[in-house]
Amino acid sequence: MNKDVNGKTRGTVLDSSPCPPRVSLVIPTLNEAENLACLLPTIGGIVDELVIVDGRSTDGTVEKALELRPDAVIVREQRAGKGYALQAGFAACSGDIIVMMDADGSMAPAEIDTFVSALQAGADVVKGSRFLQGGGSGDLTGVRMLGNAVLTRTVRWTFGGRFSDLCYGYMAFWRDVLPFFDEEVGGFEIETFLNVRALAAGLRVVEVASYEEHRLSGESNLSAIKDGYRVLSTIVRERRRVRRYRASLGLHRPDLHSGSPMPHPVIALREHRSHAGIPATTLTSASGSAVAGVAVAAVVSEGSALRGHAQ
Ligand SMILES: Nc1nc2c(ncn2[C@@H]2O[C@H](COP(=O)(O)OP(=O)(O)OP(=O)(O)O)[C@@H](O)[C@H]2O)c(=O)[nH]1
Ligand SMILES: [Mg+2]
Repeated sequence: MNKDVNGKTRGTVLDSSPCPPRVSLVIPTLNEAENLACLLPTIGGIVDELVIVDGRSTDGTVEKALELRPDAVIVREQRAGKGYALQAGFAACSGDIIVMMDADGSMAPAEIDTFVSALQAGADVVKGSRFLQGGGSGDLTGVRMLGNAVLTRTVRWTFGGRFSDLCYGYMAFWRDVLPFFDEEVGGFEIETFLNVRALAAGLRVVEVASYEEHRLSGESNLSAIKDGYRVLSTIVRERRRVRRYRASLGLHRPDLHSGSPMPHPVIALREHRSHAGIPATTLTSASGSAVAGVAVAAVVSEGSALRGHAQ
């Protein structure tokens, strides 16, 4: 059983589970001390491990984090960039489930339950969406909204899937899918990279509704044009990678829906999740109605690659 924000145990779809999955939360920080003071106290008991990856902040971010959460694992970023920071954080996690969230107070820790429920219901990767019913944003400018819409459609067009929101950093996945993300990615294109890799690998990807607030304080590190270009470059590069693989199989239609997802050394992916009682075939409906315990969710990709191994 999981714990709620008050630390009390509560029933979930996995009541009979003898050993619930451990949840690690990764937060990248670059001068976010003021925001951490508001954010960290609201993180509930569902999180077993907190990993802060700091980008050489000069405002006492690390000190503030340790003051509020002496149990936090602090990772010092080796290369500048949100992507590098997150990947260093993923490597430091020991939980079965990894959740990633920004430090600026724009994402509500209370939503972690929804992400974890969708993973427990059978998803491999869960993505927050500001455009599903129940989601929204108090932060998106017109330019960012337009850029995100174009990039999201580009991914739908080139990779398939049904993403409604590509460039949003609230995500969660089972730690055992990490080998699919085995390339270093530097900046704000990290979410796109994770999303398209998951699609190309044939993982089960689900979106859940999420509400994004305006950052509480401090400066944005995102540049819509520069980072938009990096996102587009990532889509093109990953698409070429899939094409090369399909060409090597003699498949000339570069259509991801016709089978043969990208291969990977991870074979019996879900077998070692069995301790958590994960039902392998729960996610069956494109409307998301079969995603137990989740209020609003949509299946982005059914995940063809590993179904055989999950039975
Ligand atoms: N460690 C590390 N963290 C970073 C770096 N760049 C950004 N971050 C963190 O990544 C998260 C997202 O960055 P933001 O600047 O909030 O980007 P955004 O959410 O697109 O922009 P806002 O609309 O201003 O919130 C925040 O927690 C940042 O502190 C970096 O180079 N290193
Ligand atoms: Mg932000």
